[in-house]
Amino acid sequence: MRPIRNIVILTGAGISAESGIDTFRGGGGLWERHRVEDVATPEAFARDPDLVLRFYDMRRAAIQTRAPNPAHDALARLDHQWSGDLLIVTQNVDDLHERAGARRVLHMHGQHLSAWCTACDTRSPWRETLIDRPPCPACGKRTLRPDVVWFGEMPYEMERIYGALRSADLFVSIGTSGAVYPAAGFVRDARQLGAATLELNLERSQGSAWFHETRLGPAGELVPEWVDEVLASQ
Ligand code: BV8
Repeated sequence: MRPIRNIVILTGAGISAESGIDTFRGGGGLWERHRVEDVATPEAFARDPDLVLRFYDMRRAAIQTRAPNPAHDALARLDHQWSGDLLIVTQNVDDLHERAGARRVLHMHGQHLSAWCTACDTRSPWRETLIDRPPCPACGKRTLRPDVVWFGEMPYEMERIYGALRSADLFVSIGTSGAVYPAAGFVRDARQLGAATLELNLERSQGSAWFHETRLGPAGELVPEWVDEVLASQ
C-alpha cells in the first residue's frame, strides 16, 4: 500500500441522516413519498413544474433547520489538518459540510441553496421558495429552477473529479447506497487507478464488493474514528 497523501471522499445522504435529513432509499426515505420520475427529472419539471418546485421548496426550507453532525464535523477537521490533497465530493445538495467548516467540497449534484436561471444561465444563492416564480437576480426573468442535477442531466465538475481520482492514494465512500451513476462507479475507477478504497456505511451497499475494506455503522461514530486514525498516520 503506497503512503497516503491524496484523499478523495465521496459522501451521500447517509452522512446527513443523523442530522435529521431524509435519505432517498432508506425506510421512509424521501423518494418513497415521491416517485423519482415525478420530481427529479427535467421531464417532471416540464410536465408539472409546481409539483417539482414545491418538492424542492420543502427540502430547501428543511435543510435550513438542520445542523451538521459529528461526521460532518470530523471531515471538516480532516480538511483543516490534512497536509496533502483532499476533496470531498458530495452527492448531497444540503450545505452541512460547509456549515461544519469544510472548504474543499464539490457538489456534483448541485445545491439546494442555489437557483439557476434557465434564461441567462446565472446561478444565484437562494434560501427562499421558487413556487411564486421570483425574478432572476441577474436578468429579472421569472425562469429560476432548483440548481440541482436531475436524472438524465450531467453532474457538475466531472473532469475535476476524475482528475482527483487519478491522483488519489485513498478513496473513502461515506453514507451512499451506490445506486446512482456516475458516482457509484468512482470506487472502481479509484481502485483501477491504484488507490486504496474504504467504505463507511450503515449497511452493505451495491458497491461494497469493490472496496478493499467496508466498516458498517452510523457515520456519526465511524467517521470521527476514521479521521483520528488517518490523521495519526500523517
Ligand atoms: C447522468 C439530486 C449522464 C437531486 C440526484 C442504468 C444503469 C446505469 C445508470 C443509469 C441507468 N439509467 C439511467 C442511468 C443514469 C442515472 C442513474 O444512475 N440512475 C440510477 C437510478 C440507475 N444517473 C443520472 O442520470 C446522472 N446523470 O448519468 O448523466 C449524461 C451523460 C451525458 C450527457 C448528459 C447526461 C445524474 C444523477 C443525479 C440525480 N440526482 N440528486 C435531489 O437530491 O433531489 S441523485 C440522489 O440519489 C442523490 O443525490 C444521490 O446521488 C443518489 C443516491 O442517493 P444516496 O446519497 O446514496 O442516498 P441513498 O438513500 O440511496 O442511500 C443512503 C445510504 O446511506 C444507504 O446505503 C444507507 O444504508 C446509508 N445510511 C443511512 N443512514 C446512515 C447511513 N450511513 C451511515 N450513517 C447513517 N446514519
